[in-house]
Amino acid sequence: MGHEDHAWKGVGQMEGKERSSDRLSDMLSELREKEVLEMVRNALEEKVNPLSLVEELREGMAEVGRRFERKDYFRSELIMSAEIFKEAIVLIEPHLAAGQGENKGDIVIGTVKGDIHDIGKNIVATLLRCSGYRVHDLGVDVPPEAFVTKLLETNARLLGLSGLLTLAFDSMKETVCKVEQAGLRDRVKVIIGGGPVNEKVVEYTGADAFGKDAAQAVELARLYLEG
Ligand code: B12
Repeated sequence: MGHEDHAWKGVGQMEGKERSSDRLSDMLSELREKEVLEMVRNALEEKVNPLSLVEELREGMAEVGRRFERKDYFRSELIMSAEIFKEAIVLIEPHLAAGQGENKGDIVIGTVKGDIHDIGKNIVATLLRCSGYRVHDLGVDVPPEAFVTKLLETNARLLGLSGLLTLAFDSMKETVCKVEQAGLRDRVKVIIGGGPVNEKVVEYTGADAFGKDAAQAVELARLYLEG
């Protein structure tokens, strides 16, 4: 892609101005919308790796979550942060390498039942598409049966489940169970992801693997669909 991977030193700094922080993640967690967008624009112009920008923005969202937990922020701040994140992603998306029109494999993806967080899932879907996979995104709050129906319809061999709420773990487990009951488990690999997902959750849900970010989702797709 020709992007530089070296550490990125505060592109967009404004000399002489009093600012609490020049870090993109801090700007987002402090809901400084205009500055976030300005910095993203500048960074993209300077050919900063777009994925490193996504990663910084994700850090900012994690801080928003911590503030929400401490009751420094409320639901309105969560919504605001999500809006800023989405605006930034609109700027970043065109800079992610486009797929060559080939289809390296079908993937069904969605946020599981009871959970409506979709920012991370959307990034994963976008990056998978950019990497040449045909992604069938079922959206949010997706019941287990809908995943099974789509797997049967598309013959996809990879299922991606996203969830950020603790209760999503049970929905993931239920979904894996339904895939098994439909007789598909032998040919369908299940990968999971979302804030709190880790190896323990993989065990609990009966999935095959988890990915901590969109780049790992692509690695897993490569492993399971091409490897
Ligand atoms: C923004 C946000 C919201 C927005 C969501 C907007 C949207 N369209 O998604 C709104 C305001 C709607 C919201 C609502 C709620 N939220 Co909320 N929210 C967040 C917040 C601040 C950021 C989430 C986010 O977008 N992160 C940025 C993305 C890029 O990161 P990500 O999702 O982790 O995705 C990356 C990876 O995880 C991975 N990945 C993601 N999916 C997948 C899938 C696969 C297959 C793979 C391989 C990888 C992968 O790749 C992604 C890209 O790098 C988090 C805090 C946090 N720590 O995450 C709380 C948080 C998730 N929310 C929380 C809560 C409690 C709620 C509410 C219940 C609040 C309320 N009282 O109404 C509701 C729940 C609604 C519901 N039923 O789902 C809690 C969950 C606590 C828990 N343990 O269950 C958190 C952790 C905040 C907190 N610390 O308390 N929320």
